[in-house]
Amino acid sequence: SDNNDSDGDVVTKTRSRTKRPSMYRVLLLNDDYTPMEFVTHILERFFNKGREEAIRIMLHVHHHGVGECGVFTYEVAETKVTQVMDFARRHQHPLQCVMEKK
Ligand code: TYC
Repeated sequence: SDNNDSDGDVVTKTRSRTKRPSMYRVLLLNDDYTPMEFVTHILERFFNKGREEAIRIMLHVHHHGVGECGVFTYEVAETKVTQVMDFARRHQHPLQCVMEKK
């Protein structure tokens, strides 16, 4: 039996493998059309950023072309990307949101 010698037989202890999940960056990409206020709102609403941090990230994307919104496990990152892309499309903005393995 495994982990049970109450019946007196051989106990083989298997070492449990605890592997940390792969993490994924969620990124916003710059474009010429999406309003700055809309991007700031997205960072507040979907990435739980305060107003000042949201503006800082938005301006970073505006000036550098790309910026990090957060780091998440695969499923959470995928959900964030889908939520942002759906919200941008509904408002007819060309904003792009992507994920990449760290
Ligand atoms: N470049 C846009 C503008 O000048 C603002 C913007 C910032 C758009 C960040 C997208 O991810 C973005 N209105």
